[in-house]
Amino acid sequence: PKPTHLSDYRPPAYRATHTELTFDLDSHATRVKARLHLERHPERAQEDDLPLELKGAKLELSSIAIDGQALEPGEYQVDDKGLTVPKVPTRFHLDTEVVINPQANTALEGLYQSNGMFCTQCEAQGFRRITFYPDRPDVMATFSTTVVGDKASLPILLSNGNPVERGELPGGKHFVTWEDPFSKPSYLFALVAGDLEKVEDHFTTASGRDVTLQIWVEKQNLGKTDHAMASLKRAMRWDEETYGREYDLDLFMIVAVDDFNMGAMENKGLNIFNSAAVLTHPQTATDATFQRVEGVVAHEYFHNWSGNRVTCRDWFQLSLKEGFTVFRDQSFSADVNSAPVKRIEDVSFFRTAQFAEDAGPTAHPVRPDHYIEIGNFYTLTIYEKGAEVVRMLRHLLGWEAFRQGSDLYFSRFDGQAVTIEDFVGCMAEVSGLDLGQFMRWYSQAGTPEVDAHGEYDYANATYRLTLRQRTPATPGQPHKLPLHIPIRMGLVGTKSGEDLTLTLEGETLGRDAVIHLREEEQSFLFTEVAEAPTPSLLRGFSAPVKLYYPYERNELAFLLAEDSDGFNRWDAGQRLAMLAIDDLIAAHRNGVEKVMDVRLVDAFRSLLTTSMKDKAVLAQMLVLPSEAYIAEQQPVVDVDAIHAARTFVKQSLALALRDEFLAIYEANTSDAPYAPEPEQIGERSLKNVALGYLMAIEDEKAVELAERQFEAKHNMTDVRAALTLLTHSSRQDLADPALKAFAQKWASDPLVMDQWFTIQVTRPQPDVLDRVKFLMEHPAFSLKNPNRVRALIGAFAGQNRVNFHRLDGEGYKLLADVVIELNRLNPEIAARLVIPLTRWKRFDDTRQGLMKAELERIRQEDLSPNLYEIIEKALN
Ligand code: HT7
Ligand code: ZN
Repeated sequence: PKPTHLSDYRPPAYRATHTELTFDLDSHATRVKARLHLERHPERAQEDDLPLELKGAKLELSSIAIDGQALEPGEYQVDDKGLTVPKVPTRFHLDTEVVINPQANTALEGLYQSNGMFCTQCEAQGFRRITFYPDRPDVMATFSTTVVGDKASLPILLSNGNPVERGELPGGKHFVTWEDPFSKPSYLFALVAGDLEKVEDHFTTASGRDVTLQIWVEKQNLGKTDHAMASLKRAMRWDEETYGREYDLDLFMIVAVDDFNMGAMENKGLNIFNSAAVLTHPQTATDATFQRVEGVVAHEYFHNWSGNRVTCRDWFQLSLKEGFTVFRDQSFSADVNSAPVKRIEDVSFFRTAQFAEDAGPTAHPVRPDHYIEIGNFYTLTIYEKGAEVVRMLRHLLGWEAFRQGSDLYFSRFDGQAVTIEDFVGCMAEVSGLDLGQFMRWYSQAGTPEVDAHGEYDYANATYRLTLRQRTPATPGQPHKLPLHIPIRMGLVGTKSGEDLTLTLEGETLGRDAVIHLREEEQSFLFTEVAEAPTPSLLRGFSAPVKLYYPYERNELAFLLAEDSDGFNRWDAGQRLAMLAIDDLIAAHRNGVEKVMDVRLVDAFRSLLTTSMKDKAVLAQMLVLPSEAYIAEQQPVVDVDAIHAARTFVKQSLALALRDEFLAIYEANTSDAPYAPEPEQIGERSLKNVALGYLMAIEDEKAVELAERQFEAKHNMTDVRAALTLLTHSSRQDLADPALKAFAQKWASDPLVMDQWFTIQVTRPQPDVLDRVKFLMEHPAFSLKNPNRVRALIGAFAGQNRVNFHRLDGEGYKLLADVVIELNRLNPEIAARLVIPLTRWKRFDDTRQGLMKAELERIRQEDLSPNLYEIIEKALN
């Protein structure tokens, strides 16, 4: 497969202005008739004899005509990439009829079947599996879609826009015609047909229009849509109030589908959701799922403006819609829940997973400049780092100017397919800022590292902060240029514990300010610094960088207690824990006795005994850095030492602070009816963190509490937390009965069984590999369903570090076997699943050899472009 390059972009030779589709649905042979109204693109009007080239894959062409005139076989060519008609008029309509096989479509791109329901996934390049088309985002057309299906088995027929006609047809069939008045690229097309039921609600927009809201699900899931509906209404209101964006159609539909490659898809007026990202019930979904559903519903809804009304010119601009929309959904979730917790969760995930991506063989800029398979670029870099870049813009401009820039962007480019320059250009225009250097964030891959060094001069009451930046080389980018890095900071008076006023070059900045690092090295001299300060740097994680400052442990304990920035208080705790863990990793490796750092115990004691209002923040502060995060900090990852060190810290804290954890547990156990509200969520998470510590020492009391909590069945958050602790304990006699009872109760709920799979395959005990193999044969498991694959195989490879990285290589072999099988069934999922193996350079020689051997074994297969691209990057 050949790469596509950003520098080769040209407007299409022909564009579609209106598209008429008729689907005659059949599991094995769906007929798709398409009438495309096409015209020469104005920017290519001067070129002679441009052929019409349409994309198409896995289509069987049965007829083709131009302006009503059937084409002879010599007048067009079809190959496995598409259709070419060498001679066409400058404006014409093309009629084609193709046959496709939805039942055989296990890739879940294009039109496929899930539990008998027909559904589509067209982003990024699935529409070409439906009909021959200029399948690129800069071709935007209005669509009119007629769906024909069997009335008994497919009573519901949905597509984008508004239903304009429906009727009966011979042979027990019926049809519905949908019209979408908004021009859209083909990737936003959607069709759903099945035996579905709906929950309906209404929303009145700011300008007084009534919008009908529908959530379509299979009958048995009717009781699980309340939270998604409430989230949708909250998101609609928030986008009006925060960004001035109103919904534009009279109908907004969400459909829940079981087989889905990602979380959800923002198709115009007809969002299609992975059922895991929309269905909730207190008895089946955890707090984390409730919050995820709220976030994903909002994300897809927000795309209606940032993605649909204004879309991407080409797929290199993917972060234009995804980075901006993630930033919008993060801000929404922060506003409607606990803002500091949301930031801590997002950053904690980002620093673990995106930093790892940036340091691995698939590292790429927020705007890549080439790809083989765009499906491989729905990454944490495009989404999350893209959001961090937008967040920096928001902070550089301030909210008001940022909002003006956003308004300008939406009004100037409404109905168009545009670039990242267009977006940043609006921000520069409204603010007058020079964002030239800032644009490097989009083109340069890798995580910048900032070394900070500070000196206080008592005699002159000055504090000099020196910052040095470097970005390590990444594949294809050996040399990096300095970035514009906004660093939010404060100087905390070491005696007073107060933020000191910051005066820089004679200018008073306040007590919390942003300084701008633009050079490779830069010094900032603060004057009138009344007392020796401890610097609090990168507050709120103001830039996606690694910040190194040689903090002493007492300074970290001080910041943990005193910093006015909640995020940096949490971060100080994480740094303090990391220092303790580092010592223990060294002790483990050197075979010397492990000794717990009493300063960490003291810091935790203060946290547990000083009353803190936000319980969810406290819970976050009590969570130790994850094994994955600790691994990120090591030059060569030592999985066993990390596991041993972290477990030792957890057990030591539990032993030393048992009574305090018990008190926290008891103070946060309530019988109130479940609500996914921030206060309750905070209480549950604090209680369950405390129980986690208590179960680390597995004393009688802890076991009793965990069993009682499991049996009380108050809600899935508590049940899952208890079941996880019982299963991950050293006692099989605790794990087995609980797992059995859980499976008996939930055998018919696939999303709950996914939790059952994940809990078991993330056990640290060494027998887990056999368990994974055994569970792959379980009737509730299927390699064809991405949720099952993620819950079982993905969780094992991604979350069970000690067992996946077994020294006999059996964990790697298991993953490679599954990836080989999925390469045939679902290339998009195969290419995602293989990622842990591609990170081989981070491990010792033995593991490197074993991991590479498995990658080589995969390479021998007949690879899809998706897997080919990833494997080649990993082995080169
Ligand atoms: N824009 C969507 C991205 C997407 C996708 C969704 C479902 C299945 C396959 C997919 N490929 C790409 C989802 C989003 O970011 O909102
Ligand atoms: Zn998105």
